[in-house]
Amino acid sequence: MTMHQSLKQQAIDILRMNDRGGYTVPTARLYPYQWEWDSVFAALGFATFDRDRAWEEIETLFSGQWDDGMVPHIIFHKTDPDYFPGPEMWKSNTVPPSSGHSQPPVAASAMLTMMQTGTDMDRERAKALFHKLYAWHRWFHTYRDPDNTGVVGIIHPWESGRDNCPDWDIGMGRIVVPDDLGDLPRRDITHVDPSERPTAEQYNRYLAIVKFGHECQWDHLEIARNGPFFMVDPCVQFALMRGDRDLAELATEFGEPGIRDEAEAWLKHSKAGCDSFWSDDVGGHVAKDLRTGGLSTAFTNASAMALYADAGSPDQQKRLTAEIAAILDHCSFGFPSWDPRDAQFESRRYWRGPIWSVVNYMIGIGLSEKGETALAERLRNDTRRAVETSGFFEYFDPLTGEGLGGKLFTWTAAIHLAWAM
Ligand code: 9YW
Repeated sequence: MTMHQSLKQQAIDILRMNDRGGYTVPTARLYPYQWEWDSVFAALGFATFDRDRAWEEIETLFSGQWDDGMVPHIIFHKTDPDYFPGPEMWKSNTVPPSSGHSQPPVAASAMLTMMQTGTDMDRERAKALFHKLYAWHRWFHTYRDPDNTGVVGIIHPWESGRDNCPDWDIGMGRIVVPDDLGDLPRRDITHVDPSERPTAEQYNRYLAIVKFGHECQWDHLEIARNGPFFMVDPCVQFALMRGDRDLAELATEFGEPGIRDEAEAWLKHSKAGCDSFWSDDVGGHVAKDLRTGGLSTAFTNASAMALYADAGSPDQQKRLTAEIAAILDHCSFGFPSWDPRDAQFESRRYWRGPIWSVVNYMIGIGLSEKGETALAERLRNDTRRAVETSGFFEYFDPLTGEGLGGKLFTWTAAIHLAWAM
């Protein structure tokens, strides 16, 4: 068997192995539940060899959708003491139990891709989920942009999916940890090296936001207006913009002109909003604290997703593409989660430097659609090389390609099959 065949088979085996019956876990033990964006990427991976299972993944995800339209970031299908914070901390009172906020809304884009590459069956499955998908996007625009600014906020760093990125240090620094929070029985640091995970101080602040959320019964307008944390995340904003574009296309396909017009209007408004978190100093869009107006200070893999959303003016796009090229010159295994030229870069600590294949994938699509074919190909090859060097790890050191975090990881395997192979 060639290396190509063997990695392909391993990736398929990982998706099968992490299948818990209708949904996949990101990796055994460390993350024993269904995570939103992990599942959507898992579906793209399954779609390369089992279309029925691919749709089932997304259908199970929507089975956890809240009445108000939100798709939560974690669905706790079966309680598992291996993970903290579990349902008892979120107190969301949903069936199935779930966390209290969302994650980057990448499902519209995956569903469109699956439909475009599929058969009548794929079209039918996409159509059956279409109104749920629309309700989720409407939830984002309503509850994450209550003042209709064209920019959505996130209420927790976990909502970005880029948990401990230095982007959140500005907003996290203002969080007051309540005295009655107690000792947190963290489980993550019993599974992987604590030096690769968020610090104890960060964890207390994460849980302070969760406490605010359940104390107001997850009233999302209250949390957006008065919660401890509200920041713009370029990743969520760009995923939503791309998703709105793809939702509009699905609406056209399914004969829903009203929804198409609404999605196009959202997109136009969001495009205009992007100027408010552009940083000339950085040469890209950066995270922004919506309470203080403070901007983050470095280029990230979320900044590099601007092309995927077609965000920014032609001049801004030229500038940010130059930054992408310059940063790629410093890394041989894909695009890092924090600029390696910046003093805060940590090559092994989670979202403070390491490389994540799912974000590479979205950056790569954006680059290729903008005609930056050489950069896109390089990113794709680098993503594959990280896996060839170390295996299907959760994330990778951008300088050495060393695999870090969880092993036999679902989304790394899925992206390998769907894009990087
Ligand atoms: C945690 C599952 C999730 C991802 C996130 C990532 C991490 C969970 O793992 O968060 O407990 O820290 O940051 O993006 O969805 O893979």
